[in-house]
Amino acid sequence: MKATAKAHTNIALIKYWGKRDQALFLPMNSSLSLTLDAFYTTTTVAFKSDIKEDVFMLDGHRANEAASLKVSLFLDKIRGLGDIDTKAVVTSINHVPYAAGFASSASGYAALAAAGVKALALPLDRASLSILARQGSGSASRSVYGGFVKWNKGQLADGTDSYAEQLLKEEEWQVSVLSVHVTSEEKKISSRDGMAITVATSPFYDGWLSTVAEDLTMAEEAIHDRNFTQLGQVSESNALKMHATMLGARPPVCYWNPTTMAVMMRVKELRQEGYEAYYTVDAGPNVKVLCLPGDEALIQARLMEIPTVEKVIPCHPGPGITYIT
Ligand code: 2P0
Repeated sequence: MKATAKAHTNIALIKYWGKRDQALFLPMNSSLSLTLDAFYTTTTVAFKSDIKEDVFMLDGHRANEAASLKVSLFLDKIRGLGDIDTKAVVTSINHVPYAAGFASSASGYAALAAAGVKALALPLDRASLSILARQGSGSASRSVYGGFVKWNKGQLADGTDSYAEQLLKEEEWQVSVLSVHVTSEEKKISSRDGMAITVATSPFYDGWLSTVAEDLTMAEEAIHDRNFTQLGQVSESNALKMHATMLGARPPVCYWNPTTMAVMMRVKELRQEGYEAYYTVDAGPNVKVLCLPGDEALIQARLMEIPTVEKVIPCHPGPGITYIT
């Protein structure tokens, strides 16, 4: 009745932006990501017959009411699969820097799903685990796997065909992702709200939907061929398109700050100097820079020269879910 699992964050190279079903976390489009080694969540789930309500301990403290409620609702899904109603103590440690611009929800819900399922010894395969994790946070469906991962949006209304699959294992292609921290401030609008308002109001959202499949094909082909230039170009373009859809929303959503743009410009300069570097930005101001491992130290130093850049953390392809106990 007790298990511990670890899951890593992932960076989307072809972004998930927009839901067709809010309750089941069904996406409007398929997406593609790289699971990263540097940031992860470790979670223990212990089902206990002697407690009357779930307890969620996050980073050594009892989590606030909103976070606890979300975890409890997610535990209900696991309890439903196991046909039990026993409450649980969930203990999570996030090794994801606060507001690093990585959704700790991706590693968080992947680890929670894995630990909960193992604690009840439920016979779920990885696809079913991905479906479960998805219902905590969309991007968590991808953190079930290591390396390069694709989340197929699926067609069915019940979401049973909306899960991730691994395209390449973490050891099959070495690339670097520099996580560039430009602010520690908490973002003002969640990605959940940002995507909902974009789908509902942006005239540019149709343009996103009509081209994302093409971007996915380009990215998959690049991964298959280990074509770094093609992967970098399509990732950067896809990220910019996602942000463009938000600028067309009412009210507009913009996650960038001046340092975000300074990093983007620096990456462009580095390219003009002959280095292979490409950026991507999620629903926040921090930037991730894709580069080749041999250029990592130089590019890290050049990004650190920007006075308002706080930190640059190198990341590499990381593993999927692992079980500690
Ligand atoms: C992604 N993002 O593909 C996209 C790109 C942010 C920008 O998934 O509402 O925390 O929990 O499904 O997964 C971040 O949003 O959103 C995200 P929910 P999630 O990584």
